Amino acid sequence: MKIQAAKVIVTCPGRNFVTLKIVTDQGVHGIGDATLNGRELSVVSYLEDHVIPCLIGRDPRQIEDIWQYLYRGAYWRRGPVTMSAIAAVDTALWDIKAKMANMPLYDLLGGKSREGVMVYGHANGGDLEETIDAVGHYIEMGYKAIRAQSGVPGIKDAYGVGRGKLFYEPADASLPSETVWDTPKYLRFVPKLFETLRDTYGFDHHLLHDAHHRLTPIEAGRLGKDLEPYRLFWLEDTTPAENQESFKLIRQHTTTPLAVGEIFNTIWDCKDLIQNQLIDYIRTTVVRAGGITHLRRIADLAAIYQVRTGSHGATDLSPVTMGAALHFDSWVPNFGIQEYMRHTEETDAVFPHAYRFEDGFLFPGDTIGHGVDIDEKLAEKYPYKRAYLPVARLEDGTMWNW
Ligand code: CS2
Ligand code: MG
Repeated sequence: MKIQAAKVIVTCPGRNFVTLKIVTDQGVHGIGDATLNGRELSVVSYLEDHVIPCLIGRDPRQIEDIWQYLYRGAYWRRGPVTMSAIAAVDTALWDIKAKMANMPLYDLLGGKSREGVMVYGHANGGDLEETIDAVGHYIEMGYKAIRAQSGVPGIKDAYGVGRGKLFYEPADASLPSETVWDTPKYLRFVPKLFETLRDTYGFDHHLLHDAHHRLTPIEAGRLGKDLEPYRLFWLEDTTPAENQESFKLIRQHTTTPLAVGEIFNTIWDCKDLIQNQLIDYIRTTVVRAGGITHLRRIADLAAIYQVRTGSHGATDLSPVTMGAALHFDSWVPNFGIQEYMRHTEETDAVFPHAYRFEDGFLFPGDTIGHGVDIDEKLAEKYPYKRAYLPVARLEDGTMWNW
């Protein structure tokens, strides 16, 4: 059996997606997501110019060998571009293998460990009142877990505040838009937000929050401590994770559970935080961290330390990543939660998929493979549109972490 052809499909049904399609000489095809938000075309080139020529003629059944070949063989290891490209190949090959085995991917991985995958949705509003209402709306929709982000008095564009009831899409400008950040205002506001949420809705739902890398370690410690009475499911990305030592400081000050890892690419990025028990949830997902093959290694390492998974699932992870992640989540023994930011109808139409939402859970469906495909004809109708994530500055103009 041989890989006969592979091609990259770029489409923008409301936002950009990069998809790899691999076809075998026996007519089976698999697809993988290669979307890297704001840097999409670098992965297109990596795949078309450097990976696809090496794939043609290889045996698609040898997923592990192909993974090692692409990882070790590049000499230049890790990094988001490389690992997104490897992930796309790996996801497509697992899709093919599961189709050949006539099984849903979760069966090939070892079978279901649970019936449904608990997801959290994104409730957000321009101010406290709007955010309280938005959380109520998610509760009505059946969500068991809800992330709350809110506009902060005195801050013009706080992170995570969307433009509609169900959708939040930060990469929406052809050049990065500039936002202004003020930590003291944010730190004063967030505990009030969660206090009001608990007063309004009680403690029956899981609440989550994302600080999006804005804080210093000691500020993160203080926020975690201030939020303890409201029993968050997790507090995410409090501080940039390049210097992982700094998480020791945060841990000394708070028992609020911590989640990190959506921008990590390999097990090497996760290892110290996991082994030192400095986090509670690891957020790596299929496209960002080398596909199913590598994500499985990260999850197994995490399991030893009782760290659970909480895969990234923002809209820049295409339905292909969501489908593959749901099969992974259904199997992985140390599953925690799955992020679920809904895609638009346009996106869903381009990527027909077997997964469905019901009562706070996503179900991967029983279709063979990972259950997601691409409608190439429809995809052609939406040409690539350059789009960037915003940047953030402090009030005096200093660049900060968006
Ligand atoms: C976020 C993302 O979902 C999350 O937790 O941090 O919205 C993130 O900003 C985007 O995925 C960036 O592309
Ligand atoms: Mg996040």
